[in-house]
Amino acid sequence: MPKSNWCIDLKPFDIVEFRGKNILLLCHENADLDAFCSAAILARFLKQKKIKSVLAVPSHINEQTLSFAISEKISFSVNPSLEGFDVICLFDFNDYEQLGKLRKEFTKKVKKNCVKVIAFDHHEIEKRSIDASKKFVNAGAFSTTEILFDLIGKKFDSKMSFYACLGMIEDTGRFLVGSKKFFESFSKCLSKSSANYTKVFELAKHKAPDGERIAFLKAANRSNIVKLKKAIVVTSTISFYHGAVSTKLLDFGADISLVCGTEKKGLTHLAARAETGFKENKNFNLMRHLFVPLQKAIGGDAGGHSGAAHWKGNVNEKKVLSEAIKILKARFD
Ligand SMILES: [Mn+2]
Repeated sequence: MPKSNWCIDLKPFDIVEFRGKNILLLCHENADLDAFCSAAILARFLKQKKIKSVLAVPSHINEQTLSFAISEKISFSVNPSLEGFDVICLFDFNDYEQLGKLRKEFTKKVKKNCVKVIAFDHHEIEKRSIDASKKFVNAGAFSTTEILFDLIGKKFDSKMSFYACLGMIEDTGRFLVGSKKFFESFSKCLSKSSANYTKVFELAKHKAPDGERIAFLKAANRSNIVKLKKAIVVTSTISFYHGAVSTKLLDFGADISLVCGTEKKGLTHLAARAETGFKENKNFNLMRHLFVPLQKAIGGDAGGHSGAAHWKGNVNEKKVLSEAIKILKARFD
């Protein structure tokens, strides 16, 4: 079964909207390969049409993406002033939080109605999502670069094809998920790419830093198994790397992993992952069936996909985990 596609909103892509405008191509905070490559693809496409644009990240770019940007000589600005931009394109996110330091200025500009916001994204739209004036959004796509390929793939040169491959391989966890259409698109991009598969694969390899690997080991050591009739759930606690840890915990055999941790400011995070085969067989969507009811029960903010989601709020870890387990029990026990 394909990923849910209940918020497909692919309007026709029209270059006219970009002509004569000052354009900012903005990735999410802590930009990853998918966000950055998507922005780089659009920047190249606009350049082909002799339209200038500025590629930017709010304040951080992840290490892997930074080394990619350097090797490809793609310049970008960090924490740019939004002053003077008529069009802001957002890549790979729809959450105000992910604007980082730019959130305040962005919100102000949108309120004043002095900027056009265009979203390119494959995350499910929530009520609190940024409401872009134009959305190229498909929650059924596996990466934002795949959406760019669907929109302007015919115009892709070898570099753009290479960048698209990187986003696709990165966001599928190196092909843990996919669809016939997805692999066709990947294959087309790889054929046209300036790089071979080994290079694409190596670039998308995430080499975990020591801190992250220690977090994996600690979380594994602290994990609890909750065996329900129709699901094996694993829970654990760790202060950092909740998302990465919960992905890792699935490798040990859980159907669903829940990883909780508290930040300095007392804000509790919960990251969860659901194994792909499991969620499709059981018709289970982490957002809809766990995080939405969880948010209803204990408040806080939630966001994510059917197989990966995140919640945060001011509720203690024990309570968060017990509420989450209660919801899962009602469905799987
Ligand atoms: Mn993505």
